[in-house]
Amino acid sequence: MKVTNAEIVISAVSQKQYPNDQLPEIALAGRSNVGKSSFINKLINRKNLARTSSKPGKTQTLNFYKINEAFYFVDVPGYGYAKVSKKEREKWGVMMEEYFQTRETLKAVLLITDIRHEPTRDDIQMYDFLKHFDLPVVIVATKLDKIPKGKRSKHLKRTIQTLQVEQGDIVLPFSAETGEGKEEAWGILKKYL
Ligand SMILES: Nc1nc2c(ncn2[C@@H]2O[C@H](COP(=O)(O)OP(=O)(O)O)[C@@H](O)[C@H]2O)c(=O)[nH]1
Ligand SMILES: [Mg+2]
Repeated sequence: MKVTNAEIVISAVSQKQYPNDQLPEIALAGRSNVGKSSFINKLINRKNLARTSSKPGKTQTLNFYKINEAFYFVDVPGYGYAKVSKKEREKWGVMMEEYFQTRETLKAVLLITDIRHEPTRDDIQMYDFLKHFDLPVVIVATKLDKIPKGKRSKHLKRTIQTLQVEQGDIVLPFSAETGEGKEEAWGILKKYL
């Protein structure tokens, strides 16, 4: 996909702020700091349109990025950051339900995990939550560049086993650093858009 135009349209905290131009949407879910924003930036060849940071737990909004006037990437606030108050966590939960339960233009969700580590309980919960809403889920195991080639398949297998990935769901190894998996990612996304 040749991306000629990419812009942030809105950082939304509630449904009434979501764009209503009916374009299809791909959402990205995952732990804080796992690499959601980096994934978007890599796919659209921008260094920093989707804000990346080394400070986890900052993005508490749904960020809608319009790509080529054709679809949206939605960067969903991350989870699993310890220093978040109970109140904030509840607010996050309400936001997630509101979005994933009702968003009709949502075509697929990319669940971003860190290929270096076994998926966390939060990752498992998120996968189950998305499946519960019957949403198509693609698992993107990112930070592939951090794992030597000989160990990659072992790490992938562990991701699949721990999440108990359902038959037919794709698990894509990816690196925002090297661009590995980028063309495959576009190939998968095109099927949903
Ligand atoms: N080595 C490596 N670092 C990455 C990769 N993806 C993200 N990062 C780094 O991980 C940190 C968090 O990334 P970010 O995209 O902001 O995560 P987000 O909180 O999920 O949006 C940043 O320092 C990124 O540079 C990757 O594929 N490889
Ligand atoms: Mg981010």
